[in-house]
Amino acid sequence: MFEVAQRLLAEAGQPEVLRFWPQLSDAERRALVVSLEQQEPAELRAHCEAAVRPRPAGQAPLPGLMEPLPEDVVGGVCRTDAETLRRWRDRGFQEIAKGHVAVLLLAGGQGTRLDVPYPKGMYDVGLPSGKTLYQVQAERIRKVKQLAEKRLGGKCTLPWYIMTSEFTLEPTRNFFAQHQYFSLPQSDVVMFEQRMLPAVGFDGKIILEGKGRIAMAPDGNGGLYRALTDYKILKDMDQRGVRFVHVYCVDNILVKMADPTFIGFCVERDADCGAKVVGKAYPTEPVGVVCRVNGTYQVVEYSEVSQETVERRNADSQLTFNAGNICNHFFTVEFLKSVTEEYEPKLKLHVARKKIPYVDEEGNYVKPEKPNGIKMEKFVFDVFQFSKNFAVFEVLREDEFSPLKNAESTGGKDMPSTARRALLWQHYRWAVQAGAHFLDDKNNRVPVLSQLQETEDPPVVCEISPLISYEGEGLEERMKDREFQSPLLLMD
Ligand code: UD2
Repeated sequence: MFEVAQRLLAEAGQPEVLRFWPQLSDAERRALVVSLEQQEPAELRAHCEAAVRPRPAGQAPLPGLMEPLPEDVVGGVCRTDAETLRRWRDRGFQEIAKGHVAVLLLAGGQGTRLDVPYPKGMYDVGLPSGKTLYQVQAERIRKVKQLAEKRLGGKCTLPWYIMTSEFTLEPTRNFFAQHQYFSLPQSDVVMFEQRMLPAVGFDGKIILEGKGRIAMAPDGNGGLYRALTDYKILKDMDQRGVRFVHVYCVDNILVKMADPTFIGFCVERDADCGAKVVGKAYPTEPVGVVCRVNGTYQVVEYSEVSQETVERRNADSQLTFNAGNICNHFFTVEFLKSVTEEYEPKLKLHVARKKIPYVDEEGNYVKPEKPNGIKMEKFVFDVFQFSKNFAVFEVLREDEFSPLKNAESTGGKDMPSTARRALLWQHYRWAVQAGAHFLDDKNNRVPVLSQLQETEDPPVVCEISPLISYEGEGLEERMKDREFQSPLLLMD
């Protein structure tokens, strides 16, 4: 066992990883060798060298090379007439009904900012129904599929691919099993796992988080493309007849699963690749900006853009780089094939300096106070540069974007309470639009209000199950001219 580990590490230029070998139990030794065998020594060497290769200060592209999006690639809910929006939606529903569409969830992140010991999708933001993010998403899939079937007659499948990581696979799988896959056919929920990469110290040496354990982190949401190959997911898609994939991130409580309008828009434009955006809420909002760099479409991530660039404004005082990425992407399966077969090795590795717990030379566990090492990640949107026909779809923040990133204790933004409020405001708006009236505890009608501030709660509590309405449709028959007491929980 020792010889195997020694040989692998010598080839990778990392012999120090074995420095505590004599102190390890048999089980620890076996586990270490297994984790080493998953790495190609030459790749591991290249990875460690790349982590510490000197870079120009910051990673921001030169400001002069960044340009805002040209108008003709952008479509959107606010800039389009109702008839065209209906046409896109119809087209999307047709594609869903034909079984051409799949949704793919990126759920391999560690959710460090939220600071819970389980995957983010299992989080309950405190809705009256107590539903978790996974349940809300599952029910939206069931509903959009049902709407497609009703419109076009016959049954269809809408597979849900879920990319997990070593941290999230087991608990996610158990959670879905415990909840009977939220009544989705189990065969339509396909979980697969992204790879992990070792964290590297500033000296280019692999960091040990235990005497026999390498500090590993998922390879970023751009690890998707290798994972698609590792688990033959595109073949699975081919076999099911899937042609279009809606990729999204786990923490947006308002995410529209397989959004027919977005899909119809991208398909009509013959796009191979598309991104949903919202206008940024404030210049430093932690979302990437979709733009052009040196003539190609890209997202410049919030962590890599200069302050000066994010603050830049046009003559009309609008932010110059205002197209905020909300991690909702459209890909054709053909495009994904070209990425996995040709472009994946060209994807950039983004470097993040992090505080990585480690064992010191004496074997003591240390939690560092300042960054002590490097994690490298690929980003899902870095494939946009290879698109032959890229499309951007602008949507309304209040309808489509409220991410859960931070713990409530931070008292800041993008927390459980802001996500809960965003959903409850949306359902309140839907109810009012459908002609509902709400009564207070003295049976007086509660005046209708609009949300003015993010911290403000809606005047009444109204939650509508995704199984009843996907995007506010079909509520008149249940709500028009009727009076309801708050809290209202409209469940199927
Ligand atoms: C992401 C976007 C950012 C913006 C923002 C909106 C990327 C790289 N950045 O930033 O531009 O759209 O979301 O909310 O997409 N994940 C994995 N594996 C990993 C790491 C992350 O599956 O190794 C998943 C994670 O579970 C989540 C999604 O990718 O569903 C986004 O990850 P994040 O929350 O860390 O990304 P964030 O907020 O920095």
